[in-house]
Amino acid sequence: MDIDSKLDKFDVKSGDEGSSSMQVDSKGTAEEKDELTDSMNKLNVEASSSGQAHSFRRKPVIIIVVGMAGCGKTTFLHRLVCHTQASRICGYVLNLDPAVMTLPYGANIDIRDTVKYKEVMKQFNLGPNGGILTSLNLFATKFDEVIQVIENRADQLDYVLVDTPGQIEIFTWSASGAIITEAFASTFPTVVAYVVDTPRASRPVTFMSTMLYACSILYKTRLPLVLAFNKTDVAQHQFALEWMEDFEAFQAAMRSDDSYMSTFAQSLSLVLDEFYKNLRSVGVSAVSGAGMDAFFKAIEASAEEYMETYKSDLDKRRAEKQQMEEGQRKHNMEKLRRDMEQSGGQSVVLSTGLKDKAQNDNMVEEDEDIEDDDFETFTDKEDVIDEDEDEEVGSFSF
Ligand SMILES: Nc1nc2c(ncn2[C@@H]2O[C@H](COP(=O)(O)OP(=O)(O)OP(=O)(O)O)[C@@H](O)[C@H]2O)c(=O)[nH]1
Ligand SMILES: [Mg+2]
Repeated sequence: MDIDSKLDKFDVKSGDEGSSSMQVDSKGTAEEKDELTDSMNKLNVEASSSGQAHSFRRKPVIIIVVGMAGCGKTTFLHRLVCHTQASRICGYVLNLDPAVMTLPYGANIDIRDTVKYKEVMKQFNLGPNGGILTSLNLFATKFDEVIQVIENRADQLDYVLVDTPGQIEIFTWSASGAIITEAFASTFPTVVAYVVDTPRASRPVTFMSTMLYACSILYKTRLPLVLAFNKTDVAQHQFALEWMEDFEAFQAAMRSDDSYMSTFAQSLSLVLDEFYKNLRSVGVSAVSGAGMDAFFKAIEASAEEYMETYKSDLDKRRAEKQQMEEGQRKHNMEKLRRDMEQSGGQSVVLSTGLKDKAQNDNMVEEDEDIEDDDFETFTDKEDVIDEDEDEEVGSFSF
């Protein structure tokens, strides 16, 4: 969309003095108004058609593996790859951890081939976490190409396995994580596999904080979540199932823990009771390979659930967002049209939210020669009204 050339046509000039104001000189003739209406309509159509629309497919199922640092995500992913290969299931592997040194599996798409995390740290003067986050942000800007690659192979694939960075919050609470998750979820059935370090979670307080994090991921991503209690070769996960089914059992375990968090965690167990009902939990061992069949069954059931419940919710949210953007765009176009018609051949000043009075004063001084009369009656009261108008025009966008 060539916005610049269309705007040039209407003699749009950027404001001086580094201000973000624009001046639109309208010639005020009926023909030009028609031309303006025409062009704005074109802009409107093109803008609304510019959103990338990948058609939705029922296959492959995307499995995004998340979990606290060191819980065994990468080892688990390796085990999943081995299982798919042994069972003649067709998997595709994506590594989104830019900081990992070596991978035990061969990734089909690896973020490290695109972004060099150490270079990012150097160039942007960042620490390790900032480097990982920025690398993921950079990669997210091209994520539609990744989706395209998967779409091209969709017919041959059953699962896409996604490994995420060690620091869970970098993926679950970052804009890029949300962009990547949403890009997947709007094109394929997508399930989050939350890997839990079972031996570590055997302490009631740690179990509670792990579950709270799982809960926050569920509500943030709004995708089906499978709990994979990993490292069951070291500690069985039965205790966790019991605590999730019966909050009194958890409270009894909590009472034996004399930590200051005990009472708090007991209250939380009541709150989380409802959350546990929406989860599928399996015990797995990335090292021994136990629980793989149960895990894939849980994934299949979650993918079904995704199609029945989550997909329609996602479609609804997307339609609402589109409608809101469309409304906003129409409103802005209408305002621009009105302003240009009202100007009757005079200059129309469109401000993009400049609130600095000092800069406003500068502008007034500069324009005094041109429109002396207009600014002679400029009062404080009008200034207040102008600010309100600035708010509205501030959200003007093509
Ligand atoms: N006993 C046992 N150890 C495991 C299992 N899964 C992973 N580990 C060990 O846990 C440690 C961390 O494993 P990783 O796979 O690197 O964990 P990760 O979550 O990918 O780590 P980051 O990406 O750095 O957060 C390694 O020493 C693994 O050998 C398991 O099922 N059983
Ligand atoms: Mg890892």
